Amino acid sequence: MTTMTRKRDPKLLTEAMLAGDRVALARLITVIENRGAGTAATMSKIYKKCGKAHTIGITGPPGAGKSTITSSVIEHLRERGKTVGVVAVDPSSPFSGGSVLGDRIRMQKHFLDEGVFIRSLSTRGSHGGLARSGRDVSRLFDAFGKDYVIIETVGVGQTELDIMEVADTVVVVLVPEAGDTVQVMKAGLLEIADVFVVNKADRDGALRMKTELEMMLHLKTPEGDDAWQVPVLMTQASAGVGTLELIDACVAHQDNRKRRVTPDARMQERLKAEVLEICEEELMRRLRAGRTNGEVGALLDAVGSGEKDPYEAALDLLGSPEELSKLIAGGD
Ligand SMILES: Nc1nc2c(ncn2[C@@H]2O[C@H](COP(=O)(O)OP(=O)(O)OP(=O)(O)O)[C@@H](O)[C@H]2O)c(=O)[nH]1
Ligand SMILES: [Mg+2]
Repeated sequence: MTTMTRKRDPKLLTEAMLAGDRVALARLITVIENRGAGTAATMSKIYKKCGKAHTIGITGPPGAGKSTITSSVIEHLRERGKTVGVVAVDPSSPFSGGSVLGDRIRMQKHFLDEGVFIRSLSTRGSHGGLARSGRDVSRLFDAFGKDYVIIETVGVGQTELDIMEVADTVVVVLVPEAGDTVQVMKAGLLEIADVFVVNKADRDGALRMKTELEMMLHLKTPEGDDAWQVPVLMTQASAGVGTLELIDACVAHQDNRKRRVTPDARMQERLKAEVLEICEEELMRRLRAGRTNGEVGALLDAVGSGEKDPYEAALDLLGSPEELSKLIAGGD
């Protein structure tokens, strides 16, 4: 094995990373982002070491102050001696092309801190699996031993909601000028929020927005004694105001989650759905990898030359279990 391949070998990287090697962690994140052969096998090893970190998802409209809040939260957590991993997901570069750069500047002061690891993921680097990459990277941080993992996403679409499924606590950040709370409901944010934050409390309308949100939340009556009542907090993140209370609310939510005697049905369903998702990704990767050889290659060629139509070829492929199982077994 050459030095170069050793540097990229997921097995060696995983061992080194689990032993506390930051460089190995950084390389492994890249491997996971590329979603090549060995991704699922690597994540399976990582998953066994997960479950200690408190994963907090921070989402909300562009420019709401998510990164500013994250930066302030990191500061407070570091004061408490906690270590932090941050995954900043930038799903749609055309809309928020500058945010990764902005985040870098905003979080610069944390880059030299050994107790903090910040990584940005973008659509460009993740080969279409942004939601999967985001979740997997947050698990890498957990396995690495970070006390807290923060996932920042712009809450504009399904990808972001998907990433949030891995979070223990979901914080939805809004700003007074977002105005219409109906937007919150439309974007599905009311359903996923464990904690609401009205940031930019120094601006007009913050208190009104808080009251509106509280009224909306009262319509959702919690079921049972130990049910979690979603709080609405106000912050002025740029001045570091209210972020300590935000951490306390997240910790209270996590305690509440852990106290509940009944197993979390929603989490069970998510895990089951995740199995199918992983299969889907692995199957497609293996099929694509096998497109140049054997029966798959011949079938694709037959479509190319007009001998078969695409439907017929797909049905032929799925209808020949032996070839198919040979093909997908040779994935790693
Ligand atoms: N007035 C005011 N401005 C704030 C506050 N918090 C953040 N900002 C400013 O709002 C702007 C956007 O903040 P970011 O933290 O980059 O927001 P973001 O939600 O991470 O933005 P994207 O990642 O691009 O979606 C910055 O110029 C911040 O300085 C606040 O409490 N009050
Ligand atoms: Mg940001």
